Amino acid sequence: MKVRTLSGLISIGLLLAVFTGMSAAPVQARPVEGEDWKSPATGMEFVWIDALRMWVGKYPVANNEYRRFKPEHSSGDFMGHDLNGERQPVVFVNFNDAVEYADWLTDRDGGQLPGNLRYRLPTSKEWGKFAQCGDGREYPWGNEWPPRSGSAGNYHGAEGAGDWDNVPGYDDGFAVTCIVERSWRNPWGLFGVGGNVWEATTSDRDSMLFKCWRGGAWSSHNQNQLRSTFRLALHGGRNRGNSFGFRLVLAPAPVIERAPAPPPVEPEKGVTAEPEKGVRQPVEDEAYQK
Ligand SMILES: [Ca+2]
Repeated sequence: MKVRTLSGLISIGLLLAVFTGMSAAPVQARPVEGEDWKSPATGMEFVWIDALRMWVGKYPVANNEYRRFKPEHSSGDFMGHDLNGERQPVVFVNFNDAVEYADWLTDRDGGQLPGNLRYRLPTSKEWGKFAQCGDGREYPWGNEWPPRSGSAGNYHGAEGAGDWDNVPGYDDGFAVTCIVERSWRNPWGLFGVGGNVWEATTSDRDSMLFKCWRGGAWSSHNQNQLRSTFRLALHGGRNRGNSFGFRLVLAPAPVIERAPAPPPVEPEKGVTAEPEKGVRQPVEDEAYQK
């Protein structure tokens, strides 16, 4: 049938989309630089952050995503408030739990990760960069203190469960953790970077060493702890608590290149190979840096 009007053409296009199962957004088989990414195994969303040349989790890892790895995990509750909802951020995980999860997800999605891409925790330095969004902001929401209700993350405001102090004049409506989609979105499109849960970070890109927790949580009220630069180095990352979770990034694994060791030098006749007293000998790592 020949359709002459634009609306008719659109209608037929919609019908074709319905009958053929077409989707407005193409299914992405592999991560492409400059485009956002969704983990095939979990549906977890990642935002391309050009300043870091890598993808950063749009949200902290949620309970339903963590339970794909450990089905028995419970994030519990606090004073009768549920922490265990499907889309609330996972808590009661420590640094090692987070590293194991990143490795598990890398294995699960591995067939669709080109090159040496892998999931890992952000370094503390990377975390600071996507918290400050390129403008050196003092707090994740900006530079004003205290934050205005509704213009910052999920912290311990007047609504907070627990009888400790509040962020002055603040009320975000969430007594404990909120679902990750409701925690505040920063200018780079990342949710909950400040507040909701403390996020585990590493000291370097190999993800093997704990550095600190970043960002504050639903239970946080202290002005200093809410700063973009604050680092909480609590018990070496071994503790699990109702305010501690994590976020993943997707980035190339570091390539460690080392120069070949120089050939041994034969000492001249009559010259001892022992180092001269008082002369500092270079250590091995210094040789590799040259
Ligand atoms: Ca709150």
